[in-house]
Amino acid sequence: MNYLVFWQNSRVWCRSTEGEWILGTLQAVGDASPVISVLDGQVIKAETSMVLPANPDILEGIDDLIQLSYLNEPAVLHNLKYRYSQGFIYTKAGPVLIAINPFKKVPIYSSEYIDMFRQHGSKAGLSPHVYATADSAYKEMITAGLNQSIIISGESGAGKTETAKIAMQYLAALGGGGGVENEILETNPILEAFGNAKTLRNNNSSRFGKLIDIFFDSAGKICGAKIQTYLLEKSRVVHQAPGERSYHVFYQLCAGADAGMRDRLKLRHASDYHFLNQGKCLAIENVDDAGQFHRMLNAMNTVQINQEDQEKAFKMLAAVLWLGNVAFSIIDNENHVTVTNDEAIQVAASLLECGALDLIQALCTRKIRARNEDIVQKLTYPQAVDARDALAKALYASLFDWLVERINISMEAGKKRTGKTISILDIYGFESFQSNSFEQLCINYANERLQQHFNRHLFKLEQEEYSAEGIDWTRVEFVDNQECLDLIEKRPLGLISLLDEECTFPQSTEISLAMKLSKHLSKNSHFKAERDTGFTIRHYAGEVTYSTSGIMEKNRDLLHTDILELLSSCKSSLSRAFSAKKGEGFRKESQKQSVSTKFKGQLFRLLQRLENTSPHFIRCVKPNAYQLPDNFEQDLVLQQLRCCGVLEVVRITRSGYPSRHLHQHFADRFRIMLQKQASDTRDALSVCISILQHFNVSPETYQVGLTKLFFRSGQIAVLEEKRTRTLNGIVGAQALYRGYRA
Ligand code: AOV
Ligand code: MG
Repeated sequence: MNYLVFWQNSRVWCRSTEGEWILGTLQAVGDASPVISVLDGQVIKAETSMVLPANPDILEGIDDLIQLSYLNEPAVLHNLKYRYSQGFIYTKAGPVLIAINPFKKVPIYSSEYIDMFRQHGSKAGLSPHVYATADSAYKEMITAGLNQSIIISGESGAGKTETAKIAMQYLAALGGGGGVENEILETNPILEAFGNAKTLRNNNSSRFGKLIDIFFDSAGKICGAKIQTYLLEKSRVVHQAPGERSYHVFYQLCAGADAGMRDRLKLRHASDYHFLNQGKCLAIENVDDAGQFHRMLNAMNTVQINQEDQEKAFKMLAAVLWLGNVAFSIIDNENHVTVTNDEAIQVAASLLECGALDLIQALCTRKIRARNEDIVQKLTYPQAVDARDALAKALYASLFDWLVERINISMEAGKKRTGKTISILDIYGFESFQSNSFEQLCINYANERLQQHFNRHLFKLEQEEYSAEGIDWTRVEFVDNQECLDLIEKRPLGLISLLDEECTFPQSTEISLAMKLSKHLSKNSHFKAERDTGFTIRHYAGEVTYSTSGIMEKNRDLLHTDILELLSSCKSSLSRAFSAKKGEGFRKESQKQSVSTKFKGQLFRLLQRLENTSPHFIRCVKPNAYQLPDNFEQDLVLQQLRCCGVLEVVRITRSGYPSRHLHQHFADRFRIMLQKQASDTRDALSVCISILQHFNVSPETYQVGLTKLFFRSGQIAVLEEKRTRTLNGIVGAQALYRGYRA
């Protein structure tokens, strides 16, 4: 705030008692509280801390937030809201593209639009657009020969997946022709069927993270692609919250399979399956599951997944559904169980191609090795349900991995990689719920890592621009989030290491874990132990309180030997393949990596990849929580701008010299304020210097670069105001003169 200047009649933002920012005009600055008149004529007195300067009129609805003189929150919000109301859902924040979900069809994605951006690129005064972002990635890849990445983030329902598809469509149009581009586009309906589900936040919510590398040959044509996925939410297969669904593909299969397949897979209606009916939500408004099933089958054909493999996949889905219908009843007073639903066991076993008795045994008993002898222990009711659910989750997760592998084989088959890649990352955004568990911890950790990448990259860009302009950038401060990352991933005393260690102790409990974390991490300012079994992490995007309950099981993610043995006994080639994979490292259980450690490794490799690319950032924003069009809720948007780091960009930029003006432009705009002889003859830079001197602009607040002037935040608004006054003075004088003549 050092460089802010208020003057009478200046436009200001004033925070109402309800917390809304209102635009007003400053009437007077009293001793303590400024007096402000608000648009509808109301006059209010406000605390100084509740008043912020507003931007001059000419900056209304500007394309790039960085051009705003004042980058305060209400100014940024107002600009976005104004643009959104005019149908401009995209805005730049320096190098970052902000995309606000329209929740309705917007007519800006046609082939005409693609052609327009292809011809003119992003430079020719076209509004910001995903096409423009994809276009600069493509052009930079071709001209600079660098691998590119498009990194999309934002909270659930903000539009990441749609944005990723729009970018893919543009790239397919630019680099298409060989036919592979259709395969690449058609991976979307398949992965969405198997990896997306209806949640309370998004009817088509991705429950996995995805990086797709699109390969281009030296002529700039697409020649293949490779998909990497991250941490699928397995728990959804066996349980859904009210109003939510399991993965789309289950409902699609139940609704769309033809009579032959229904018969082979013994399919029933979705409502007949325990794994599908718990959320009491079987259909999604405006979605035709049967139609989507056929759409997906077409996509599978395009991606060259043959009939045989398709059938295998659907058989596995049906097996999961029938497993869910396996019920247990208690047979003795020690809570031991037997299976009650014979049909479910029989059908599940036949689909898995294993013996029904073997399946029953794997679900109801456990072999324990004691003194070189196998002892068969009966499972209790909760243990048996867990065993059934663990099997179903493992089958589904393995099926998902298999499918991704299968798709990758098709997209890469026999294709030479000679050129460069553009990678598109569509990953889950920062999450903070009432109750947060292991999934949120992993998701937020991933976001913390990406945020660091984002900060470092943008800061580097700033430095490069300053260096190129020959100005001193040592005066730009920058705060990293390394400390929070250390808290999570440092060895041996970071959160993940401590969690892993606790997971190896058979006696550990939620409480012992919480105590251990508290003992070792409380020194870190980003950590706070909570009562009982909770802890809070101060993330870059806000504080999140996690519960240790269930974290250890999810982190261990063990599949019992009996289940693995069952899978390896199956005749179905898929189950056997799964058991072989799962079995790796299982024999040496102590060496099996925990889920969090594996995820850490994946993230590390992801970041390594991204660091070797030239990144393009897209931040998606959800304007309201109801998936409604034309509804812009300021607080919700503001909270996301903070979370997804847009205000960080603004902050980083503001700590430097955010307003940049070419010497010539600056001279042209402000020379009117100089005496005629001072402005006439000299070159642009001299005119600039004269203007700066004439208006006593403090040397602290600007730097002169080789081609541009760099200003601290707010300086240009001061000059604009002076310019307006000068112009008014001239106009006023002319009016007076006319009046005199008349
Ligand atoms: P997400 O990927 O960010 O959520 P989606 O991309 O699935 O969000 O978007 C949610 C919904 O918003 C879509 O199904 C569309 O109805 C609508 N939408 C998004 N972008 C556009 C657009 N450009 N034009 C029209 N409608 C749009 V999640 O996967 O839940 O984090 O895990
Ligand atoms: Mg998504």
